[in-house]
Amino acid sequence: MTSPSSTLAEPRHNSGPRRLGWWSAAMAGILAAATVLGVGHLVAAFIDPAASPFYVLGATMVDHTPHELKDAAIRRFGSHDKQALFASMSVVMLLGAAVAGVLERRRSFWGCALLVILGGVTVVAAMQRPTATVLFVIPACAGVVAGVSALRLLIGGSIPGRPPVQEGMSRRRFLIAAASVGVVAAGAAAAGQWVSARLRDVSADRARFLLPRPRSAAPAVPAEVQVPVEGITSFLTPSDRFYRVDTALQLPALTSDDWRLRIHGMVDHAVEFDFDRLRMRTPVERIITLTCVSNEVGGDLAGTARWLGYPLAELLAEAGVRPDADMILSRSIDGFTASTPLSAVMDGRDALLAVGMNGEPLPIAHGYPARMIVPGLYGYVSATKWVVELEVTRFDRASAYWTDRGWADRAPIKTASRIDVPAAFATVPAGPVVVAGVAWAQRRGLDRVEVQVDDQPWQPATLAGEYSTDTWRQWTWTWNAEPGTHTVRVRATDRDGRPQREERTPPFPDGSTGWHNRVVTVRP
Ligand SMILES: Nc1nc2c(c(=O)[nH]1)N[C@H]1C(S)=C(S)[C@@H](COP(=O)(O)O)O[C@H]1N2
Ligand SMILES: [Mo]
Repeated sequence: MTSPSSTLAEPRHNSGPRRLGWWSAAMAGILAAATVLGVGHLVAAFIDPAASPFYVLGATMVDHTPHELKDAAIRRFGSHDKQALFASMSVVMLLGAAVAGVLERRRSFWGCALLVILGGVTVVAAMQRPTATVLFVIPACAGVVAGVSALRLLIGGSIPGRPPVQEGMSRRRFLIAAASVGVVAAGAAAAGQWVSARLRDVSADRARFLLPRPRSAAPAVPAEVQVPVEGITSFLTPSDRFYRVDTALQLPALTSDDWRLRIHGMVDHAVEFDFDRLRMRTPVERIITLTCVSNEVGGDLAGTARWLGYPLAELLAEAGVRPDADMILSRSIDGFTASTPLSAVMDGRDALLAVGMNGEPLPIAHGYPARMIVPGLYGYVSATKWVVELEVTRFDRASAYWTDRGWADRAPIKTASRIDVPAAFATVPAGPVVVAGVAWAQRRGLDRVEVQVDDQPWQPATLAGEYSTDTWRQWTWTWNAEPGTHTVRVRATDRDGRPQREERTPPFPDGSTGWHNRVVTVRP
C-alpha cells in the first residue's frame, strides 16, 4: 500500500500521467471562474446585460460600498472610481478562483462545490438587482455548469459526463486543455459583448436621434462671463470633459424607441410619454451648472452645460399632481432613484427632462436618451440619468438610492469657490500675479468673492459677468506677490449674505464645506 506521504516524497516523472502541481491547480481554478463569467456574460446578452455575472457582482459591490469608501474612491480616482473598484474586485475573484482550483486538487469536488457556492451567491445577488426578473438566475447558473465542467476537465482530467480519470493528465494535455478553456471563456465574453451591442445598438440610435428645436433658446453667452486668463475653468464645459458620477458599471443601453417615461403615484391619472408624445411639445434650452455632492473643497465634480429639455412641471401637469404630494421619486432604467422636492420642480426654476447637452443628444454616459436636470440641487437628489419613471409621492413614504445610505434627503448645492490659477505648488515670479477661479451659489447667486494671502486682510476679487444665478461665475484678483512661500485662499458669499464656512467638513451627508487654498512659491 502506498501512503500519500511516500507518494509525495517520490520524485515524479516529468511526462506521462501525474498529479497536477499547485500552480497549475490554481490556474485551473482561475480558468474555471473565467468560464463562469464568460459563459454567463454570453447568456446574459440574450436576456438582459444587467444579468451578466460581471455586472451583478460589480453592481452589488457598488451598492454595498460604505460611503467612506465610496468618497475615498471618488477622492482618489475621481470619475475613474469604478475602474478602481473593478480592479479590486478582480483581485478578490482571482484569489477565490485560485483557492477553488487548489481545493479541487486536494479533494475532488471541493473546488466544484466552492464554484457552486460562489455561483449561488451570484444568483442571489442577481435576484436583488432592482430590475431583476426570474430570468436573471439563468446566466449565473449556465456559467456555473460550464465552469464546473471546465474545472473537472482540467483537474480530474475527466470529460464531463464520464467518470474522472484517477491519475490526471500529462503536462502537455493539461496545457492544451487549459488553453482551450481559456479560449472558450474569453470567446464567450467577447461574443457576449458583440451580441449585446448588436441587439441594442444605442450608439447608432443616438446618431440618428433628431434634436428638437427649442421654443426658447438659451440666452447668448456674453463675452463678459469668460475672462481671458489661461488655466481658468471655462464657463461652458465640453461634454467630453464633463465630470461623470453614477453607480452604473455598465452603461444602460436604452434606445429612444424603447424609452418610456411613466408618471404615476399621487396624480389624477397616470401618464406615459414616449418620444412621439414628447415631440408634440417644444423644449427649452438652458445653461445650468450641475454639481456633485461628493465634490471636495477645490474639487472638479461640477460642470456647466447647455441643456435642451422639457420643463418637468409641464409634464407633471398632464398627470395632475395631488396637493398633498411633496416629492418626485425619479427612477433610472438601472434602478437608481433620486428624491426631489416637488417644490423645486414646481417653483418656476428650469427643472428639465433633458434630451440634449451642448447641442447634441445626451452622451450615453450622461443619460441618453433622457435625464433630469434641476438647478440648485446636488445631482444625487435631482439629476437622474436614463430616467424612465417619475413617481409622485411624499418624503414620509419613500426614500431614494443615496438617502437610503444615509445621505441627506434635502440637498441644495452649497456655496463654493475654487482657485484654478496659479496651479497647486506653482512657482511664480514676484510682482503682479493673476489669481483666478470659479465660484458658485446656484439659485442664490454670488454677492462677492474674496481672496486672502497668508494672514493679510481679505481682498475683494473681481467677478466676471453673471450669466444667471444657476451657473457658476469666474473671478480674478491681481496679487502683488512678494518672494517667499505663501498660502492663497478664497471664500465666496452668496446673496443671502452667507459667507462660506471656514471649517472643512467632508461631503457626507449633504456636501463639503471649507475654504479652498493654494500654496504658491514666489521667486525674487
Ligand atoms: N441613473 C443614475 N443617474 C444619476 C446617478 C446615478 O448613479 N445613476 N448619479 C447622480 C449623481 S450623484 C450626479 S452628481 C449626477 C452626475 O451627472 P453626470 O454624470 O452627467 O455629470 O448624476 C446623477 N444621476
Ligand atoms: Mo453626485
